[in-house]
Amino acid sequence: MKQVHGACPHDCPDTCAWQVTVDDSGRAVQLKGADGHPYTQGALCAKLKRYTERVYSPERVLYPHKRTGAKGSGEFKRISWDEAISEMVTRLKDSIARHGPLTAMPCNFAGTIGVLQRYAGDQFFARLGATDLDKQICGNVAYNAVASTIGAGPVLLPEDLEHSRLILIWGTNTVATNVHLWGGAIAKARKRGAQVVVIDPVRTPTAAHADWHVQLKPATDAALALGMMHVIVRDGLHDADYIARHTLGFEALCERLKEFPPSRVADITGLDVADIEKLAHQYASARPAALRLMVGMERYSNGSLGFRAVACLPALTGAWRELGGGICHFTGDLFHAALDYGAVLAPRDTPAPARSVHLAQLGRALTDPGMAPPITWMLVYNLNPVVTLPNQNLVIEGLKREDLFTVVHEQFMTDTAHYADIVLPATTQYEQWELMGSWGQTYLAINPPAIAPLGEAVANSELFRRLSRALGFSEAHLHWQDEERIRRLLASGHPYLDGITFESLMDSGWAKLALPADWRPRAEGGFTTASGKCEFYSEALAAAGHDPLPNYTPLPDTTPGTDTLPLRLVSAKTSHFLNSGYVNLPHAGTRKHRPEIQLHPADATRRAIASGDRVRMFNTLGAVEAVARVSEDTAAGVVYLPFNWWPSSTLNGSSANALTPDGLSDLNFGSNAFDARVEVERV
Ligand SMILES: Nc1nc2c(c(=O)[nH]1)N[C@H]1C(S)=C(S)[C@@H](COP(=O)(O)OP(=O)(O)OC[C@H]3O[C@@H](n4cnc5c(=O)[nH]c(N)nc54)[C@H](O)[C@@H]3O)O[C@H]1N2
Ligand SMILES: Nc1nc2c(c(=O)[nH]1)N[C@H]1C(S)=C(S)[C@@H](COP(=O)(O)OP(=O)(O)OC[C@H]3O[C@@H](n4cnc5c(=O)[nH]c(N)nc54)[C@H](O)[C@@H]3O)O[C@H]1N2
Ligand code: SF4
Ligand SMILES: [Mo]
Repeated sequence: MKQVHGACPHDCPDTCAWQVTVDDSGRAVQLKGADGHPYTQGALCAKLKRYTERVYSPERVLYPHKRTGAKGSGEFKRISWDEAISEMVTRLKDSIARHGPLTAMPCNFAGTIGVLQRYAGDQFFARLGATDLDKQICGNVAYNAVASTIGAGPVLLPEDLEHSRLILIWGTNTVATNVHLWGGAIAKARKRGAQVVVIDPVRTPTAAHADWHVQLKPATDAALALGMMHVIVRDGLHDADYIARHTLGFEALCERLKEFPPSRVADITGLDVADIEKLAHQYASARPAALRLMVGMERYSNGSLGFRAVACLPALTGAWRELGGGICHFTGDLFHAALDYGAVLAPRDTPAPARSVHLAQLGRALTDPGMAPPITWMLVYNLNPVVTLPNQNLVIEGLKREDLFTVVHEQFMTDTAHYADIVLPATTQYEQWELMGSWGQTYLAINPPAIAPLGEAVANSELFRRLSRALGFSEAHLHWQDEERIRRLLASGHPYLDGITFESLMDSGWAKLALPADWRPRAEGGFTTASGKCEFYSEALAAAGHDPLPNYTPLPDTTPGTDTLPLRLVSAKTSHFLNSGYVNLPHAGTRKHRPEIQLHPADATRRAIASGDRVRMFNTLGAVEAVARVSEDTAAGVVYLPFNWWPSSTLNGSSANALTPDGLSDLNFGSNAFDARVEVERV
């Protein structure tokens, strides 16, 4: 028996460190959360406790396969790696001869978020001169809108929430998506008497466990934040000293706040005036007061407005002064500062990509007759686009194109893999090298392979080395081995890595970034905006043609493709799955759970729908059939269906993203998938 350090590879803010026990035959027999790790606290989430079942699942793809039936039929035959690589290279050369290198495109995202395997293809595709993929479908709107107000970089750290007296969990489902924050710092704060308020149109498990659930209408958060600021200033609860020293545009902001009296905000948000006043008073008087944000309210065409308005609050009340006050958001910047990403990203002197496709608009790019040159060669890895991208039916239409050569590198025969010409077997975290940074906490972890690859599975990094070799690419960096890349990542000399080396990580498995002890990055201002202040008024936004002040604008009445139907579809995450992962596994998927379309009793009664009825939810983009669940968990007018379910797991072969539009959000960073309007009927 041996113990091997490692860490969870999934796109989850917790980035748990783990320990795998491997027996003498080289088989992993036990998995547990890393002992002594202050964030993981020895426990993995329910999904990952059974990661070993994922690794050894009979559903794993373990050998290369080639399509024998029609695209989508799922009919494949086994081939060798040599055949697979040779066909990929032949098709690539043919495509490039006909259309030039822009005809090739990677199609990847966050199936694993380790530094090595996430970015494994970046250098290869840059060398090729392929079409670039603009991968802004998670967090970019949230990040950029907050940054437009307080600047990029350091925020309140998740662990410091334990010092907070009030935690506003704003548009994030912590109990489901960020378990260790809920069971860790937030639980500690509550033990000391902190209040937890959840602001969400859905009564999520987090809302159900909070002291107070503020159930507003979707996409009205900016109005709520402006209403709170109105009350705070009106009642003199703002911090005049902090505002004078560390903010820009307070007078202009006050003019704007006049437009948001609680009565108007009540009309917009569907909340009571008394609740808006109470929330404002509670927030302004609690010390320290924290806002916990993630990504939940970004997937709208007014998505950045909510984040921008909310981000103004802590400067208005001076909440940044205390440890445990301010905005607790992404920690990824710390790792981007600490590690030398040159080890995995395209060299700095690589010419800018000549063309890029927004990931939220993959279906358009694959079907637009005006795309010149067309995409004819695509390599999908770390992504399950048929499930996770908006406008599912258009994505599928694109994948069905006979003149598109698609390779899918996967652990499982997903609904996407069914459309591939070639399916390649990918390793799991037990079988590969990885260095894990985190976007939700401050610990680095190393993950050497615990077991040999199963079958003929290879890691993303090895796939790109094989392709580079077959194409005769001679640049040394394309052939760096995984261990060498990890050593390079760690060789930045950045102070956050003081005392952390490859050897020390191999010894301990994980290490906290060496951050300064007093982490109150905005206590004395020091905002990283152009002015160095918290920008209630933003010149940069004005120059880019946007409203320089925080504002609320309603969603458009009609979003092309989803019509003016009466109900809004929120399709966020569920605790059972990790994005599209685990839906196909018996211990988590359809044998244990079923997809349910959740709607409010008022909406259900009007349509004579009862819990358990088979219903059809539709708009002009598509339709999903599933079982109804009638409950007050959603606000009236809102329907909820987690996006994680695969099309093949519903009653009609379509899942939530069949109904989501493929437009972009207001600052054009992200998707407007939650603009979706739908109707529901009994079938
Ligand atoms: N409607 C709606 N759509 C959404 C969202 C939503 O809330 N609502 N959320 C969005 C968000 S936040 C995100 S992050 C995206 C997630 O979208 P995806 O990145 O597609 O999600 P995952 O299911 O995590 O990963 C995709 C695939 O990667 C595979 N994979 C895992 N590890 C490896 C590996 O090492 N190598 C290879 N080659 N493959 C691997 C997995 O088996 C999985 O099938 O979805 C977005 N789409
Ligand atoms: N179990 C589990 N954990 C996960 C994931 C998973 O799929 N399953 N996915 C991981 C990934 S990739 C990410 S990015 C994170 C995301 O983590 P979160 O941001 O917590 O997750 P979401 O489910 O996208 O959205 C959170 C909440 O936003 C709410 N919401 C929707 N519209 C609005 C609105 O207009 N206003 C407000 N205030 N709230 C709104 C939704 O109802 C939902 O409850 O979770 C990660 N962790
Ligand atoms: S999915 Fe998240 S909570 Fe679960 S083990 Fe992985 S990092 Fe931890
Ligand atoms: Mo995400």
